[in-house]
Amino acid sequence: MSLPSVTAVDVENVTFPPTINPPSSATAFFLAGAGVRGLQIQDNFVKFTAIGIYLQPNAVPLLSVKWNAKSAHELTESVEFFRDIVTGPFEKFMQVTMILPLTGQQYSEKVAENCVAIWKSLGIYTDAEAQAIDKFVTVFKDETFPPGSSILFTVSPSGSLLISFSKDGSIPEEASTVIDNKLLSEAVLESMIGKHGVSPAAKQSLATRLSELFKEGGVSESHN
Ligand code: HCC
Repeated sequence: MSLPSVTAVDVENVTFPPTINPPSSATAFFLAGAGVRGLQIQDNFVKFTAIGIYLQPNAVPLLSVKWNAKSAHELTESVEFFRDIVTGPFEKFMQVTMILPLTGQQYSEKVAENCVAIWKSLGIYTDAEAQAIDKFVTVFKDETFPPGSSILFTVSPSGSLLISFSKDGSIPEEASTVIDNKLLSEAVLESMIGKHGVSPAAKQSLATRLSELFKEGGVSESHN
């Protein structure tokens, strides 16, 4: 599967390159979308992190079958489209880069809270997920993330979540931790781009860029 030709995205001075080789992965992924994650604090929208979402190239033809007739706006509004990205049979890679400093504890507790809320709303919160969340929070316990540092996640279709950390823009060769829990691996991405995702900007970026890629796929087919 050839790598889609896409542009880089800048989010608050964080540049997400068009392609990336995720830790522990042999192949390159393309930048499907990126956006800021902020919080409304009184009258201010405070930007905490920049989130880049990369997909394995086969995501484009797989998603295109169902979604290529939809406009970017329709995709942005579609819970099911983002659900298909989260659960699709291709690898996903997320880079979360700090704009403001956060401790590992601050970050992991927010993510854990969102994951548990997703599971409870779906009625699928079991002991295995509670254990996976404990492990997740433990992995972050002694970490600190100054501006410019990143948290890296790889979600594999087999159901594991790979976690690594980067102090600068570089991507480590190997992931530092693996948590084998399919629902957790999906919920981390779902918490970013799902129904109540923390980054509406990333959702809009994904919808816009993927709808363009679906169109390009349609054009080249008609030339065959
Ligand atoms: C999530 C939840 C949170 C973030 C994410 C995915 C995130 C957290 C930012 O990427 C944050 C901001 C202020 C805090 C703690 C965390 O980026 O006090 O599911």
